[in-house]
Amino acid sequence: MTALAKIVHPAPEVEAEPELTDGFHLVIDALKLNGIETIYGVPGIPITDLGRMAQAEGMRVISFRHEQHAGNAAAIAGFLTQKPGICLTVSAPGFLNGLTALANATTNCFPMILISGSSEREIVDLQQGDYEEMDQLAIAKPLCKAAFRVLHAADIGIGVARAIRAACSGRPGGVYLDLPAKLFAQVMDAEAGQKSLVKVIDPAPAQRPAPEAIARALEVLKSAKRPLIVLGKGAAYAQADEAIRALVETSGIPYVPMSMAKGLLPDTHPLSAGAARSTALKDSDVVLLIGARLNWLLSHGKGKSWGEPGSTKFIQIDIEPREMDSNVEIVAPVVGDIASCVQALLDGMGKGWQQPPSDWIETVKTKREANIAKMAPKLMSNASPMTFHAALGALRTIVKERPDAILVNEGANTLDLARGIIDMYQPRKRLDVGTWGIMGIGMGFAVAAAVETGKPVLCVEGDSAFGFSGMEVETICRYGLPVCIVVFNNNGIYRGTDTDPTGRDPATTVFVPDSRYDKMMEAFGGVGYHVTTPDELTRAVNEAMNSGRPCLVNAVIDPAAGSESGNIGSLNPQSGIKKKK
Ligand code: ADP
Ligand code: TPW
Ligand code: MG
Repeated sequence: MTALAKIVHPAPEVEAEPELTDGFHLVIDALKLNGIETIYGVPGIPITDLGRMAQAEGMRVISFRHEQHAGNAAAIAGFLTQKPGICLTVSAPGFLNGLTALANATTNCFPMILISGSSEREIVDLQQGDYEEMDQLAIAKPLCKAAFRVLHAADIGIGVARAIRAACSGRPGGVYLDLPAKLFAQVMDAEAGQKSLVKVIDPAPAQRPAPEAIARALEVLKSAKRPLIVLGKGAAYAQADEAIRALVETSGIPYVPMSMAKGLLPDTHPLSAGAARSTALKDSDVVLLIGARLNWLLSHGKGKSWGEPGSTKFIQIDIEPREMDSNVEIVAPVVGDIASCVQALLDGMGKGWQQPPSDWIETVKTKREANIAKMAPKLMSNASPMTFHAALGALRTIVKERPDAILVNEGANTLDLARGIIDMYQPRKRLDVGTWGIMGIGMGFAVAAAVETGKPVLCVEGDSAFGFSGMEVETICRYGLPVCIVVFNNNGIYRGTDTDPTGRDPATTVFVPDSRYDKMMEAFGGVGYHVTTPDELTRAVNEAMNSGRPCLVNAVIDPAAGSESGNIGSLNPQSGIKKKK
């Protein structure tokens, strides 16, 4: 009411001011209405107040030192909870820093939403040089599952709802939500604002498989003499743990877990063929893929990791119809959500199900036992400096004793050997570099694992891998998270022994020798350990994990022990040309 109006028409005694809301509040209300309680991000223009206000409204706002790690945290929060993890960044550079994580989430089928503030549309589109100018929506689009921009406060509810549905439904993935600076301060009537919000009902609707598809799959499975189940991270994500265990045990079919599916059934399960992976893939005649793609990690379903061409029949359960026949023919596609599909297969097996021929089970068991026996002495090695195997043998025992701890793992040798050596006992306890083999997920995953589950976290990190997100130890200390980082310090990438042939510089793959990563943790008030033997490693990690405090163990590993590219040296191109001196 204007001053003039007041003079002419005296105000009634109690005039209710219309209650107002704005873009900031509506974004927060929309997230909270949808059960989203945590934001991972880095503050700055135009979203500084959004973070502050979200915290004031009771949300958990975890501020990182770099957006990529906030993005990785959001992505793995999505994997662990089936709710989209939220990453909040500033415009252009912050947005770009978050984009790697968004693309990685999409590649790995993790639901996440990258919310970025952006500059003024009018200026961006005329390329007039706004502060942090960038056409973010256009850049995000090809790198994620869906991308949306909200221009009016009244559309925030719908925008957030669309982002949630896009992230969670069907094959999960990364979604970009562009919120221009002007939107946050836009004011509207509070009641209308509340009404504009949308609580997403059934964000990931069950997708039941067709009965014919189930019947076809069972026919193929019945015909098998050497069947195998491959469990992928989609199976871990689906949280259908009981049904999957029942399917394996009722069918009596051996299974191989992909990296992040380890622990869906304990790795010590009698039907686990994890330690006999090569034999299991090569000799199987029917393979049931559950939430695992036939990409490079499974040698595309052909070639020398598999039997003769055409000798392996594939049945595939996946929510994404277009995944079928992506690399080889799928003779029995089962399109639907894993919980429904696995249950339907189980129901179809009924009482009369014939378990696979015992000679196949024996073959797998014999191979598994032989491989485990071959590995055992290496795990006990007392060689100095420590081998990867000896250090991992120590950690293997620790994880066995602490099965509810979450293991985060990255590196090359540190990754590949840990995957094989450290048994997992519970679902969704192993988080790693996933489909891309991306370095830098370590600290972001660790933060979110601790925040989302409240469980202790053990990070097993190559020294190079750790460096990609190492500054986030400050974040871990700031929030007092129960994270124990073990840096496998072999002075470099794969090995610490390379030299520059010209003698001028350090080799391209080595770091400052004998670095003390433990001191980085001490710098921020955490606890550092420096260990050189498996016994010291065991003592330090146990003490660290008992304390529940942020700790970093610098574990000295033989710089000569690793192999180039870990287990995937065959993918590394080599020059055939020898330079003459
Ligand atoms: P891994 O790397 O462990 O082999 P991938 O990431 O290659 O696993 O495969 C995961 C697959 O799981 C994807 O094809 C994805 O579409 C699928 N998926 C994810 N969630 C579900 C679900 N709830 N139901 C069915 N399939 C799913
Ligand atoms: C984002 C390439 C793969 S593995 C690795 C790099 C740099 C580090 C290996 O050394 P580390 O492990 O961690 O010390 P170890 O035990 O063998 O010594 N950039 C990105 N992702 C990848 N995968 C790379 C580079 C790479
Ligand atoms: Mg290394």
